[in-house]
Amino acid sequence: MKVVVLTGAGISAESGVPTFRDSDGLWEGHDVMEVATPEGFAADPALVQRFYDLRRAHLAKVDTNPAHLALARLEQALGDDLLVITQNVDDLHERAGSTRVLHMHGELRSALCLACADRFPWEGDLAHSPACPGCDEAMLRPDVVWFGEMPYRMDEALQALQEADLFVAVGTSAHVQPAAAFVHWAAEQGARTLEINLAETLSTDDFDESRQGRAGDLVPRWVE
Ligand code: BV8
Repeated sequence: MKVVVLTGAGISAESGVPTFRDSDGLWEGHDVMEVATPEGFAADPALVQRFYDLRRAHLAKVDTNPAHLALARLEQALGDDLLVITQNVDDLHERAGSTRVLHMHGELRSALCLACADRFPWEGDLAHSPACPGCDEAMLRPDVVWFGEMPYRMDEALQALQEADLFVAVGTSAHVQPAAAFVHWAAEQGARTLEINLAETLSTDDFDESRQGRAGDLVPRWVE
């Protein structure tokens, strides 16, 4: 059986990673369009670099929770028949042991060079304009997908959704496109669909089944 699991900020909430919307639309005190758009970066690169530097540094203070660990166990059982597509830019799926993870919105622990378009694993800050390891230019930005930018590896994601027998969304409010459309694309080709979320979402009615509760409780129960 082929399974695609889409995860959002809600799966990392119990790990202490702030969600995107639960804090009344402000994110770490910032207007999203100020810090998660190319325009915001062009207007105030230092602010945006610092916003991501803080979130990258925060990764050292958080850890996986039972939901991440359960999905890693599921991969042990299903192997290549499982794909986790995450909107999250944290590395908690990997730290839990998942290896089949598609970061459609990029990753905090990666830097992208505006000059040569190479990307590099990155742990430290970017606000001090470090030189790009590839071209030595001081043009590195967070390797995350901002609003208005093309999500990563959509062809792979669409292929997996086409083949899925089961599509599960965990901890996403279904505000952001194109991730919010995945349930429709999966259902259209005959996949069963399950939503696991703390509260009802914009898409709850589009799922065959919806379970409300904390991911840390419900995902392990679903995986077992
Ligand atoms: C694009 C990276 C074109 C940066 C992020 C219609 C069609 C296509 C595009 C659009 C469209 N309408 C508008 C658009 C444009 C835009 C968009 O969707 N805007 C929205 C705001 C209306 N989309 C884009 O620009 C995307 N690009 O469309 O390109 C295109 C399209 C298709 C094909 C080719 C080209 C790019 C969007 C990516 C933006 N970058 N992140 C960063 O992280 O800094 S998005 C950001 O929101 C995060 O990645 C976050 O994960 C994501 C989605 O939010 P959620 O994960 O759902 O988090 P949220 O806080 O909203 O919800 C948390 C949920 O968890 C809640 O429901 C809560 O109840 C629940 N929860 C909380 N605690 C728990 C829990 N659940 C379980 N257990 C708990 N303990």
